[in-house]
Amino acid sequence: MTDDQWFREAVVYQIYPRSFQDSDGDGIGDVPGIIRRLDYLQQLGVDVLWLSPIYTSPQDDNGYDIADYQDIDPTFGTLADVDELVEQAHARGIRIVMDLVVNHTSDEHPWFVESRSSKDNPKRDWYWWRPARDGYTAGEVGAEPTNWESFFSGPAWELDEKTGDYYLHLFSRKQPDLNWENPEVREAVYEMMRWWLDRGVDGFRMDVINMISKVTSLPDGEPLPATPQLGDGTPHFLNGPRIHEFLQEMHRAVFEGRPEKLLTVGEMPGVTVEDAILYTDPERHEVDMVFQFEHVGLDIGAHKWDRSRVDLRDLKASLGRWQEALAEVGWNSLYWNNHDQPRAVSRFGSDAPEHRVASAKLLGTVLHLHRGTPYVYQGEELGMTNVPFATADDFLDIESVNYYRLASGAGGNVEEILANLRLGSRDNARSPMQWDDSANAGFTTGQPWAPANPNYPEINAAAAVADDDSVFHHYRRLIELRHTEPAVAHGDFRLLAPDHRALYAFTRSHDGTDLLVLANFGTDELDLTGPELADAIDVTGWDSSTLLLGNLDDPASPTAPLRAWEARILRR
Ligand code: ISL
Repeated sequence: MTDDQWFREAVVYQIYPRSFQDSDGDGIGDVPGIIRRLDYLQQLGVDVLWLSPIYTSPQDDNGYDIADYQDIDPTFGTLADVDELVEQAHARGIRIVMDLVVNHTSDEHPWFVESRSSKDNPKRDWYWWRPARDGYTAGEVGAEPTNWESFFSGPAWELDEKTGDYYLHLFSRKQPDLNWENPEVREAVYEMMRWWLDRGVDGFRMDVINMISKVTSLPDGEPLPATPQLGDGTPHFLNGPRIHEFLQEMHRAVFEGRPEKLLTVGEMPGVTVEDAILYTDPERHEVDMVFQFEHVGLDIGAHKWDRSRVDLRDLKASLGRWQEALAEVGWNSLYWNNHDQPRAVSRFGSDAPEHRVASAKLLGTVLHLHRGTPYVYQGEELGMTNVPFATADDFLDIESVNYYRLASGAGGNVEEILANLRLGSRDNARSPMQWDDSANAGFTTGQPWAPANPNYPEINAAAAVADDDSVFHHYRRLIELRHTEPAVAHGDFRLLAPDHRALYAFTRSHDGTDLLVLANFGTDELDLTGPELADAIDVTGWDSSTLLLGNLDDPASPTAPLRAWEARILRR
């Protein structure tokens, strides 16, 4: 492995600063709070921290709406705090990756303030301005320039009264899309990125970066089943015509010739494996890896709020296909969780008290033993669960709030809407990090911006660190394994028993070492040598293998039946 591929042996930990650790009692997490917890992160053993946005922002979308890319929002701290964080993290051998949100800015960013000020402002063309649809008067129903739906419900266009034109916002109306067709926009972004790298940060997680190139004629999308007055614009802005050109240009302008290999990961909703091969081929100089969404879309039905339990066979097929497709060229990122997803243990495991710890460890085992760079989202290493939301007022996230408002306003069944939100709301991931059993889970001494999950007296970091059998120590061991066992980072992947409904099994092979990973996604015991499985998986050669890591008391033998939610890593 060359030095510039260091990320293949690394584990990234995502911090959602607002919910991680408050240091000043204002109820919102901050950078000094992160610094205070660096020893904890070092103990866990992670190599990289990715921080969700902490820049100056009106916080319409919790910081994904940025008003100044080169300053820190006072609620999170100061630039000096970030310098201190970088220094202290580096002193512990931990790199810092910043969130880069450049598909859109805040509507309060000076660029947009200028752009909206008049039709002939020099920055007018920095955003997507269009007049009302032909034959319509601005403001009329249906007058939006295209029928695209915003990701946060409703039309993706907002009328600006001042000039009578509409501007495009794929997300909230306070997140106008930048026009990447304009070379001045691109250069301004690259300059800002260089400024951050010069400050010592180690890379970027690029928010919805595969949306920056749009089909410039902006065609209408196919009408959506649930809201036929709106259309699906995604074919016209996901992986658009100039996306590879833009990313290669960014590479040349920002990353080329830097003394250190930096980390780049592109968040890419709707990315296919074919696209991902192009994006992550090191020879093409675009990004190191992408966040794909296929495996977190399998339990989503007709619309994004329609969720059911995932079929394990689909999950294996999807992740297995990505493993295979990126085996020769490119690289995978691996994640169950982030700040936009419900908690993994509640979603793919079991948060019932008797199974929570085992299933959280099982999920970690399966993910970290795939080939790719694993991402741990804060609290995942504790087995934190979804939040028991009671009423509509408990939801704070703009996506959830907008959905509730529009769906209930359109006469939807309120109980059904609430049930959808409980399963799917991003707020599930955003409750405060559970540090200990003191008030507010040790997150703040003030009034927390979002309440702690009531299960914090039992599920918290202090208890987990003190208990050698905890989810925390299991994650610590998984991370250590990636650093010490080359087959984990580099081995070939082979999926076994693809059609089995409860067994997730695969091998990793590297330089004469074979690993076998076995995981029981359920409560029925699985007899690995019984008639049901004997054809699908032959474990006879593994009888005398070594158990590298398991999640329950040691089994009688490496190939003994798998108990409820049991996971094993065997080596021979
Ligand atoms: O969160 C989602 C579904 O619940 C996604 O549609 C999400 O909006 C999409 O993955 C893009 O996410 C990123 O960009 C958004 C921001 O709200 C998310 O937090 C961020 O991860 C806009 O910047």
